[in-house]
Amino acid sequence: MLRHHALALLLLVTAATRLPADDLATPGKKRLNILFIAVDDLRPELGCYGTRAVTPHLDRLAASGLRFDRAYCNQAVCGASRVSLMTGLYPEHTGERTYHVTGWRKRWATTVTLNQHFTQNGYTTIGLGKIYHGKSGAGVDPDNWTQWVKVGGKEYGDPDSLKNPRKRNGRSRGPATESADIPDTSHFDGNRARIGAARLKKLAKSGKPFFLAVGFTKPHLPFTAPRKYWDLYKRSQFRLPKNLGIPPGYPQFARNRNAGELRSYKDIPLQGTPDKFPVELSQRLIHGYHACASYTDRNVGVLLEALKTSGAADNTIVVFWADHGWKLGDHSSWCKHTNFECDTRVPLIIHHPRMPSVTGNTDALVELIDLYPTLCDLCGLDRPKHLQGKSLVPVLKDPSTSFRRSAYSSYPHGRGRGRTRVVGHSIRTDRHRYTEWWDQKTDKPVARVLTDITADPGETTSVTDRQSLQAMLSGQLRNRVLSVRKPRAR
Ligand SMILES: [Ca+2]
Repeated sequence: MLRHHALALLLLVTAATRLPADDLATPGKKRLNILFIAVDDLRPELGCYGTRAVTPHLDRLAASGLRFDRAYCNQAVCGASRVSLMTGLYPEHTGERTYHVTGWRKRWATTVTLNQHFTQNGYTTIGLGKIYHGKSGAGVDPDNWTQWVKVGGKEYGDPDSLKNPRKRNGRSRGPATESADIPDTSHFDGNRARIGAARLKKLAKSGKPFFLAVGFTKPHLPFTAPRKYWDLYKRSQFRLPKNLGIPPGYPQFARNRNAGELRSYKDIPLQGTPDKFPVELSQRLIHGYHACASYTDRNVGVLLEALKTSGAADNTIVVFWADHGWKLGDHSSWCKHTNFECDTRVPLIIHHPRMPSVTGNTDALVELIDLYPTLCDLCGLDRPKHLQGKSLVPVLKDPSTSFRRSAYSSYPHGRGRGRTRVVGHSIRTDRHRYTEWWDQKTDKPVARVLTDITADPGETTSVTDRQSLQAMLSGQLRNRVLSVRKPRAR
């Protein structure tokens, strides 16, 4: 008898927890489509986030949807972040941690990816550009889209850019920036916007539900954007940020001090730390980053305009996200590859045509890993059991809701000459960022730092006089790491 009651209760609870998904998918109405827009290396450097970037299309998207002000990636590098989002598994769980994660699909052959799940549920799924790291090959999960579309383009438009490239680590690179007077569609991203828009119109006409994923690679280096986007800014307006240096206690090995990725471009000095870069170079890089943000904004605009005229706008959810943040001179460095706030925080905007509550902004702490279960719920699809993220539906229903206690990111580093591996585990709570670097073999912390982001948003000072707070956060962090490592359900 007791077992029957327990079963009835379980069924009741299950039905209750399933209701929102069924409710949101609104049976009887046309199934919802997804326009999934990924951007590479973009920190929240957008007008709608209160910065000087000129990004009118994304500002309009944010005004028609919900802007997440405290969204975090799970690892601040391309490949690892994207495989994590698309598999719904943490990098600490899968060990897929490098920028290119070659071969991840073989190692996780039976894991159902986000695109695969939508394909298996009757969606037409089209992917193009940079969704996973890379443009083609097994790493883009080509067999699990209805169609993976290859799109061409040029990295550089000016023939001089390609002369005398810098050769390093088997790669040949031109300059870190270029402002050629060329059409938008000369570069990869302009082409991706054009082809993505054409695909979108075709998909809308088909009458079948679709999941269209378009990935743009700017503002990833090199900062090559058509000149008109550079002309939106005056170079003299750009200055190095004020948050130079690192918090006391922050280990040197976790700093990304040399900005190695940037050094592969031929116009970047090979000698000297980045804080010794000439002012003109720093200004040109910051200018280039903004020009690329504006170029990306225009490319997103091409997709959004196509959606507007496609006839599918009233039943298409738009999700805009970036794979991780970036340092624009912050902490006396450049690029990503750390646990700092500016490397882990990302822009995230969700537009929902049928949920009036999806508006304004939210302070909820969320992670990119949460997108997979969210999209399942919004489209009325079952969530695969292996997913480690949390559905954002409660935040979409009430943006003032408190959602996670902390957002978790991790980043591996070599330590010292012997290159002992350590992993930086970091949680962002309502007020603080707490990071421990653990020896990868023993799990023993080798360094830790607590920063108060509310009081010190640039994250250059550390809190050392709050032992009980540090102990509490240390326990919270350990629990999170151990929980993400747990074997997944099959
Ligand atoms: Ca990236």
